[in-house]
Amino acid sequence: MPVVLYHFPASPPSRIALAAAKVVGVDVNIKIVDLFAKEQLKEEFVKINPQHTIPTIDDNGFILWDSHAIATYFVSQYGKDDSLYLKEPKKRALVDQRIYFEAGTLFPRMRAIVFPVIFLGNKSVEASVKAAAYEAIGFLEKFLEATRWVAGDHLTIADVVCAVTATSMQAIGLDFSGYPKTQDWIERCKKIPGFQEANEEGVKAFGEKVRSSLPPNHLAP
Ligand SMILES: N[C@@H](CCC(=O)N[C@@H](CS)C(=O)NCC(=O)O)C(=O)O
Repeated sequence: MPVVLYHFPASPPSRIALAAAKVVGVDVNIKIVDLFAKEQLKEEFVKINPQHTIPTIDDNGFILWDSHAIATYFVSQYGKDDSLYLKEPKKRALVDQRIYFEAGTLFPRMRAIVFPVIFLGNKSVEASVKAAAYEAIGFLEKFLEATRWVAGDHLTIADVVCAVTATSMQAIGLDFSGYPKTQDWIERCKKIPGFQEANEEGVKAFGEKVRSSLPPNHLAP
């Protein structure tokens, strides 16, 4: 039976799980949980995931949430080899570090911009919040000055994880023109088979939702 993915396309973490599935080649049965209609709070979903976050998967009774855990699980369980999530401890540690960077720095700094706009109706973003997002993009740029992909010279699952968030940051109007390595890497990530299929439509909707709530060029540096 295919893996059930509880998904909402506008959500960046949810697109990470879907992109990981498509890139690895996991057969998923998508069930939409509409966050704008608060469907994640329905009793049947909270029973599955008491933290009521998407993405969540049900792999024939094995329940897992958090996009990062799901992405690495997909590679470990269904990958044709370990190239996207290397088993050698030091190489794997670097992949993990970049995934934790997305989880602990890149995504939270974007979320600090978008959550108040989407869910609290804010019409502007404080300069310090915007600066923190650009600082995180700057870290990504440094990684990519050193290596072709975020965790070394080969594509790994960390690229899929970070690229979904980076494309989301672009889509809301953060300006990447000062980050040429990151821009080039984003374009290469879009060519990873399956990536755009999972990300393109949702990232567009996400970007439009945020940009339409803010004054023009509000997130320019
Ligand atoms: N660290 C989690 C974050 C998941 C998350 O916060 N998802 C949000 C949507 S972007 C959500 O489901 N929010 C609904 C809620 O918390 O009730 C992951 O990477 O999966």
